[in-house]
Amino acid sequence: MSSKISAEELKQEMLKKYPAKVARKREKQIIVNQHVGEFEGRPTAPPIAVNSRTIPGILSMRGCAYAGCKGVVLGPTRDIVHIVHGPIGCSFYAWLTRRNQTRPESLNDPNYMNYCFSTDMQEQDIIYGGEKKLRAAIEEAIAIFHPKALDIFSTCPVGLIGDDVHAVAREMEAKYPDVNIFAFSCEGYKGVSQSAGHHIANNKVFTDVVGLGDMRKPGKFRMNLLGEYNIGGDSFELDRIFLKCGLTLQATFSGNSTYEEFASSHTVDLNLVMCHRSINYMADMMERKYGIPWFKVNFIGAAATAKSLRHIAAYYDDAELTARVEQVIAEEMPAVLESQAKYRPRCEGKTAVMFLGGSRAHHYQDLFSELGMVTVSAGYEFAHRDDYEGRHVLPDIKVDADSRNIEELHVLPDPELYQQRLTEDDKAALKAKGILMNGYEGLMPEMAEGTLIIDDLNHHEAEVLIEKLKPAIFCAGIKEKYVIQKSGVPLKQLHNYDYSGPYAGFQGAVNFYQEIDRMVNATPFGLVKAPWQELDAASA
Ligand code: CFM
Repeated sequence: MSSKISAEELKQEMLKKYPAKVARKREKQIIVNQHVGEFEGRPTAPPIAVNSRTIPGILSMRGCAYAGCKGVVLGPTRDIVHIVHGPIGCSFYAWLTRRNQTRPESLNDPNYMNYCFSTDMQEQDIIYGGEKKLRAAIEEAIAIFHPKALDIFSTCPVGLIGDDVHAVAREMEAKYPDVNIFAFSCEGYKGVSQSAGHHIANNKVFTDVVGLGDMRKPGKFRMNLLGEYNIGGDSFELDRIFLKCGLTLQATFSGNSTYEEFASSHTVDLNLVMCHRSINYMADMMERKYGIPWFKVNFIGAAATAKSLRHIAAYYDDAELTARVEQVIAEEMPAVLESQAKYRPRCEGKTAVMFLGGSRAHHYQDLFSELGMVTVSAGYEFAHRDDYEGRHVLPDIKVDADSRNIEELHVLPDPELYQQRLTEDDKAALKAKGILMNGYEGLMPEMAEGTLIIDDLNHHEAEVLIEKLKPAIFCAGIKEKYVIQKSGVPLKQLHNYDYSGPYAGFQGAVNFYQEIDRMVNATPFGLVKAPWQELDAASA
């Protein structure tokens, strides 16, 4: 660590400016990481209070439920017309700023992602109701684009005035039976963060889309990748690797995806879960209904990629596949190692802090450690305890009023389509190979003891982090970027990758090493004076 301050001292430094009530709440959300016990041979972490409302007045990094539903889970699907029912600002916010990319197969392959569909609600719609406008928008979109599917996203005013988006969807579907029309009650206020929107999105896609299709991509080893959104082209790199390995990706939820792929995603034998937070619901529901097993993967970091590929091969337990996976790893690694040899000496020992949504603050630690860099503090905007502490705490999680707000679907095995793929013995055999079916070990058990874990970091705490830890790089998003950089610390956006990427897979790792070297060794940041270094009287 570049600084002498202990994690506990750092925590107290953050808390000391707060009023007593705020300090009591934040104290439970800021945790000095320790390995307090053991669960199935892995360390366990102390409990952290998360997924609760942000304290009013605090500058949070969070987004809203609508962002989680529209922007995150459904947005990357290219051939569903996504109509946002609400004021135009909500649409502009979700209009590709996340840099989720897509690649239509031909000029005839529909791609609506670059369009922005909104009902553009005005004051009079808020007063007199917006359903008429929504119907008109659907009619217009269908007349122009003839999509296979169309979905509707509710923004805050829709719920407040009581527009019945589901009734409109049913009515329009009756009128246009060839178009699958469904709506999301994902008003921004529906939960404490984006996380609510993920769950709402998972539920509706599961009930209204998955299972309707029968398009099967050819191949012996067919699987879905859940929770990979093709930011900066990550999915393209993973597609390249899977193809080389002889693995068939039936559907990605939802990077570079299509409606048909979602609809026929129940035909695979394996679900890989990349971002646990945003899509674990879908994995669980598909397992219950169709018997498709899932395990957690991570394709961020070259070693993590190789490990995940080996787990896939072990799951299918096929000698030819195993040999091919090993061959691909052997072919890909030399370029990675060459790049590591070049950049690692320049980055070694430097420190990073990482505050991102619900999974990247964990995943990217692998890439930094490949550069010899240490993550000294990390946290999520909206993750749940299972993402921090591991899924074994699931039974202990208290359901509060806010989470009860979101429907928990009761899913039963499909009488025709359910097929058990693994016996308990198979699961035990996989576990012996290090593959944890339905498992996720979480961020804290994998991070060093004595690091500071902060949930729902805010502006004040970020300033304390910078002042006391002086990290070589701060990873967060656009809302933080310029504030942090004005303090002389480079900020890497790990939501949209700034203007760069991909960072997943093998080639992605090489891109990342180059980018991080460029940033942590850039001289201009050393010339910036933080506001508190320039002013001596800065008090609120
Ligand atoms: Fe999953 Fe994501 Fe993330 Fe997420 Fe997000 Fe994102 Fe993220 Mo921004 S789905 S939880 S809601 S990995 S948009 S691609 S980068 S906050 S850490």
